[in-house]
Amino acid sequence: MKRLVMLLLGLLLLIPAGVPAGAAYNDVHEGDWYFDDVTEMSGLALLNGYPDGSFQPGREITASEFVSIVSRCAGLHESGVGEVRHWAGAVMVNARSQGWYDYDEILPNVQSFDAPIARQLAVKILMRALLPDVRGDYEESKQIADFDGLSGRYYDSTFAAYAVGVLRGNADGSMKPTQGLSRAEACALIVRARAVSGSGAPLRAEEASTVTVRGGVSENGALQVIGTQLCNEAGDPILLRGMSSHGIAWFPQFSCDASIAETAKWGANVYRVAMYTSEYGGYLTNPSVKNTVIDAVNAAISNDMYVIIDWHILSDGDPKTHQEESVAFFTEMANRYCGNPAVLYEICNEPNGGATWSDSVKPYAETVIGAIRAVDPAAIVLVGTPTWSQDVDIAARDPLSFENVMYTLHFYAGTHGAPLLQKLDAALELGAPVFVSEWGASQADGSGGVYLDASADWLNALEERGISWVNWSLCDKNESSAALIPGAPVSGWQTEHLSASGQFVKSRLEQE
Ligand code: IDC
Repeated sequence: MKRLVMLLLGLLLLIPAGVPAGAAYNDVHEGDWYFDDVTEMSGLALLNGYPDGSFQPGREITASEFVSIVSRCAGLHESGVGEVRHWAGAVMVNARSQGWYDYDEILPNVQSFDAPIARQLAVKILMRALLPDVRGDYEESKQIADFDGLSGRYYDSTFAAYAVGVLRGNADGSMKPTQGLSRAEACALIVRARAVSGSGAPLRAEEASTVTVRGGVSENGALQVIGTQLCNEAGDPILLRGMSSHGIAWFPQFSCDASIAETAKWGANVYRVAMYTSEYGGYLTNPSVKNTVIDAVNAAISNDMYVIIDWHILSDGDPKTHQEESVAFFTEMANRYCGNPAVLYEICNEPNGGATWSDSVKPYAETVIGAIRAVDPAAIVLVGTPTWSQDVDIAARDPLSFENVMYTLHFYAGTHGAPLLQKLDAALELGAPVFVSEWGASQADGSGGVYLDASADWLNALEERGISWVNWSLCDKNESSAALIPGAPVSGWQTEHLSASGQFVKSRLEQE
């Protein structure tokens, strides 16, 4: 954890004095035409690079990224609730209500927010936000080689931008009004607009985005996946760490408010509610367990924690077997929790048996995620992988096409070692986001050991990679993976109430 924090802080914030910020990016070099602009913008914390140390100057900037940066420059307050569940939802609403753009220019949905912004619209937003009083003249059109392509509604802002030199056109004099804008070009435009407006005053450091490795929903807001990294609403990397319930049908007492609150005191910012499906007492034969799930989810939310609703397939190895029931369940949950940033959906705990990625899990995931997205367009969805959620590398080779999806990897420290870690790294290298939604300090059957050295190695490896984890399980069953010893109370735990695994996990959660 420490190393991750230092690495990210180093990348994003603590650039040593004398080293231009741009030099901190592995793909921005002195001599690049955009070096100064990127350096200035990132030095003022007006925009950031990516967790892997890159800036990706050539990548097209999206509408929401552009509007967010301009909002920051304009000092527009980012509070309020967006009409779209998106990391920039509130910013987008604020910007539109300022008149920076019109409803039909960026429709209020995730697709439009994440689509590249057209240059003519970017210029309009920039000019309205930073230089609203500047006027240009029709004369300016003479210097725009492809003026024919410019839509009439952008004449005013475009002429104004040319008049004061914010827009200079390409070497051939073209503006390419309907094309996208690279991140480097966006930097250049904004730097010029700031210079013209005389608003060179840097933002206060505390307004800059920070790296968050813990903290609850009120601090972090709606989660999003950027590259392979789970991030908070502001786009900063976040680690979720916490406990999983045991089967909610069997040990509901440890999913009460007091138990969950106690894990929050340890430092947990997530709780996983495991609802077995096929096992005795599971949802398929005992649908009223859904009410226990809802109680547990609400308890986690009231503790300012993220919460995972886990469709805990196990003996029903192929998730397709009960796809219909799953779709109905998640549709209901999504309707219940739509827009609540705390809730994550885990749609199949551990596919196993003959369930392959391409024939079973992927098509199942497409259907279930489709159902969730129809209600809630942006919630994080965790997708189990074949072989008891070990084959993240196989999923990574044939990924799902939805945003905000992560693949789960499960390990039990007494059973799984280096080969599984290699699969994890292979998945990350292929660009697949991974979430360890279950791990145990025991062997894979939930007992034996415990294996605390191996557990520590695993957790170190995860935290270095920025990967979130959830420990199995918060209950007092007589098995070594249980965090509590048999007969433990539901809260007020002293050391003697905690198993060796429970003590270990608590100490890890207490670490920053
Ligand atoms: C185990 C429980 C155990 C229970 C068994 C069957 O610890 O008490 O009898 O399930 O219901 C998993 C599963 C998880 C397992 C756990 C330990 O996701 O349900 O719990 N495990 O065996 N995958 C790997 C290990």
